[in-house]
Amino acid sequence: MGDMSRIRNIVILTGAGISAESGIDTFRSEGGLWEQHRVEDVATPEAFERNPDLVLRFYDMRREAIQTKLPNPAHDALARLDVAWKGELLIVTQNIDDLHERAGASRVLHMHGEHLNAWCTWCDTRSRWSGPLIDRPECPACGARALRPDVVWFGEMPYQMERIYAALRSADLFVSIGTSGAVYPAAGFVQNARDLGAQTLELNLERSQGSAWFHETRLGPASVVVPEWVDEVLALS
Ligand code: BJW
Repeated sequence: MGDMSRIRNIVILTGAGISAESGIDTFRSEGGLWEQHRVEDVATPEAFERNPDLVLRFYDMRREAIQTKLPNPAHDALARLDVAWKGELLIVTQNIDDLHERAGASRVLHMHGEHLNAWCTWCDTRSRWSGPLIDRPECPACGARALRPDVVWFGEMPYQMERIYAALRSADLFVSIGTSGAVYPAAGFVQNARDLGAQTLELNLERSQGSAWFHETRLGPASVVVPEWVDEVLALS
C-alpha cells in the first residue's frame, strides 16, 4: 500500500457492500431488484411524481428494516480507525443507513442522505423521522402533508460536495469500500484523488467498474478485508 509513514489525510468512500453483511441488500447484485423495479426506476424525482405510493413504500420498507440491522466488523474497524487516527479523516458514505455512526464513527458524511430524515418539500425543513411516510403525515414544522425521504435521487445534487472535494484535494490516501463505481459523482472520486497525488486503494468483494483506476485492489468480504487493512494502517502509522 505504499509508504504509510507519508499518510496523514485519509478519505474513505463507502457503498452498499460495507453493509451487505449486516443484512442490508445492495442495489446492483443478484436479487437487487425490488418488486421487479430497478433502483434507477424508484430513485428518481420522476418516479416519485409518477407513482409516489410505490416510492414511499420502497423507502418505508427500508427505513423499517435498517433499524433492525447492526454494524458488522467492517463498520467497527472504521470506527476504530476514526477514533485512533490523528490526521484528517473523512468517511464519505453513499449509504443512507447509520451503521457507521452506530459503530462509533463520528467523522461521517452522508452524500446521498439519511434514512432517518424526512424533507418537507413545502417549507424545506428536514426532520428526524423513523416511522412510515406512506400515510402522508404532517410536517412537524409547518403541518403540510408534503414529506419525502431525505435522500438523493438520480438527477439531484448529492450533499456537501464542496466539503468532499476539499477533503479529496488534501487526501494522501483514498480508499473505496464496497461500491460498484456505477454512480457519479462518487464513481469519479478515485480519479479526482489520484490526479491530485493520493494513493488509491479499493476493497471490494469482486472487481468493480472502477477497479482499473486504483493503484491497488484487495478482494474479499468487507468484514474481513476492512479490519485487516485497518490493523495494517494502525500498525504502520
Ligand atoms: C461487497 C460485499 C461485501 C457486495 N463486502 N463488498 C452518464 C455519465 C456520468 C454520470 C451520469 C450519466 N448519466 C447520468 C449521470 C449522473 C447520475 C449517474 O451516475 N447515473 C449513472 C446511472 C450513470 N448521477 C446522479 O444523478 C447524481 N447526481 C448528480 O450527478 O448531480 C450532478 C453533479 C455533477 C457533478 C458533481 C456534483 C453533482 C445523484 C446520484 C444519486 C444516487 N442515489 C442512490 C439512491 C440513494 C438513496 C437510497 O439509498 O435509496 O444512491 S442510487 C444507489 O446507487 C444509491 C447508492 O448510494 C448508489 C451507489 O450504489 P453502491 O453503493 O455502489 O451499491 P451497488 O449495489 O451498486 O454495489 C455494491 C458493491 O458492493 C458491489 O461492487 C459489490 O461487489 C460490493 N459488495 N457485498 C464487500 N460483503
